[in-house]
Amino acid sequence: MNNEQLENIKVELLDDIKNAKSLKDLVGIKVNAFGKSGSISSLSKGMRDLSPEDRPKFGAMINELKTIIEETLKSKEIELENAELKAKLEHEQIDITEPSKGIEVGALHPIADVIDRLTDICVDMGFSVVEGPEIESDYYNFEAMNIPKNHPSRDMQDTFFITDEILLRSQTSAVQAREMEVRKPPFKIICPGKTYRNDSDATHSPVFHQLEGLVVDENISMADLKSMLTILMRRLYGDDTKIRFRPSFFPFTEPSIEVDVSCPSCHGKGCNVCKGTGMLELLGAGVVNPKVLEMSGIDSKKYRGFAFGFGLDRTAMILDGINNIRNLYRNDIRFLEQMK
Ligand code: FA5
Repeated sequence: MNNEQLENIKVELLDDIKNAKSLKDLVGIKVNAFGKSGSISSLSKGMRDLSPEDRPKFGAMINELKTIIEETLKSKEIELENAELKAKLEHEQIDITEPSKGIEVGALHPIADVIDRLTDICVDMGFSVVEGPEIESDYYNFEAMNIPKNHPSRDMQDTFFITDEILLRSQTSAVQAREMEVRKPPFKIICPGKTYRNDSDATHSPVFHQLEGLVVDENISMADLKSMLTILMRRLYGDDTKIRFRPSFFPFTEPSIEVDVSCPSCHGKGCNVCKGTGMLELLGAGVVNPKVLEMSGIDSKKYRGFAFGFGLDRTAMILDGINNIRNLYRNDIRFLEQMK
């Protein structure tokens, strides 16, 4: 190894760097200089053949060469990067006047939407929102609701039993006793959630949704229930909605009513949504049976209650003009897009 050899390597590498046309070329030059058998690496390896006196001098010269090559490579790299970016920007011009492809806007599922709307209205009226288990005991779903074992009124709800004592709740009314056991009157609660029954046709599904409402207080009556439901219904379906209360039967309310609203499609004139009747059945309600209050530890001489249970699938079907309940559960994007 001598000075001339070192100088030749330097001139050759600097020349290569100067003539490099791309970042890829620079990678090749780096390998040629610093790779395992690259020219500068070979110089370093050749140090062992030098005399001990010459080694420090050549060592310093190799280090100086390394520094020069590394610095030149770095500045060439910056130069080439800038050139490549400039070429790219000149080539890829953006036309800011071109119309955009548009952003797909999502929407709530009709049932989630109805839960939100009803919950907002009820919270405005002072209700607290609670949840209850979907896998429920026979006690809370039936017995605490004044529906003893083997009572014929159990046939009103075709229930999915898991064992003799455990079932999929068939009504959100199951939360009533749970809440009465832990709350001190006066209180107002609603519970939206899933419910299950062995039912299936155009308006019935094995899984569906209800929203339960329960008010317990002193001196409340059917008149309070009726006025509260009227306000609720008008806020949901519009001020011109007609409301009809019909006598009904539920073992946990006495007296019991069913509530119909004028069809939002035809405003009571009669159409295919309301099957020509002009009205649609929406919910069950009533004054809480004193036996139910007593079973949950509430003094029925001091307190009274009223309760209501919306079928939310039906509420969504009426609001959105949906004629088959299955459309709510198919997750067909073409159907859901129409609901936006
Ligand atoms: C009840 O479930 C009572 N718990 C309601 C109630 C609550 C009454 C509080 C009094 C006090 P019913 O079985 O009628 O009542 O059901 C209420 C609503 O749930 C029905 O009007 C209907 O809209 C809806 N519903 C019932 N079964 C199904 C089903 N299989 N699919 C879809 N909706 C259903």
